[in-house]
Amino acid sequence: MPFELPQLKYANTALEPVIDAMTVEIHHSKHQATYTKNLNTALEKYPEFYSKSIVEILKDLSKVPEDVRTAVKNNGGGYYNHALYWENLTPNGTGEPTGKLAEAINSTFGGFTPFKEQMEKAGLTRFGSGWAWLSKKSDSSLLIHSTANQDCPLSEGLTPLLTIDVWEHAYYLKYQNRRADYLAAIWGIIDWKDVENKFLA
Ligand code: MN3
Repeated sequence: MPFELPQLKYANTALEPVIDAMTVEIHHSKHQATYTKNLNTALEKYPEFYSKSIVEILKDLSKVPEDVRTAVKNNGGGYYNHALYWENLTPNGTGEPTGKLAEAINSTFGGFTPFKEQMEKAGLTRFGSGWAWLSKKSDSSLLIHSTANQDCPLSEGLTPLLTIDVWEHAYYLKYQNRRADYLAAIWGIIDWKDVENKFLA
């Protein structure tokens, strides 16, 4: 199959206590695996897309044949968004952004604390299911925003740097209805080196 479920760079238990092992296991091996399988199924009739990267596909969904476009948007988004989410997390959280990324965050949002407040607000105010994002615009400036369902910033001409999954399946086993508590806790496991690498790329 052209799209394969990416392996996690840490054990299912590694993100505890912020995200429990059962949530990581189900989220990765069931939810993300299903998006992966359904993305492959959606593209079966159009094998020419098997040679493209998921980034290329999501950047220009208008090139995807109309009969599978919604399936590719939803499952391709689910495939890519989760890959970014897991890459952004680490059991060895470094605490705060550094270098050029820290400078850009401070100058854009007025500091790391207001940045975190705005990210948490983006996640909290996303009604239903979706994602909170720190993305880079084409002029390299930063933007905090959210998307619904599995919609991806790549399809809006943005480069995603950091994401927080706010679907209930991302936090319900441990936090139940307390999305705010999940959002507040996740800062302890963000891999700021990874986010900075994406910013500089
Ligand atoms: Mn999810």
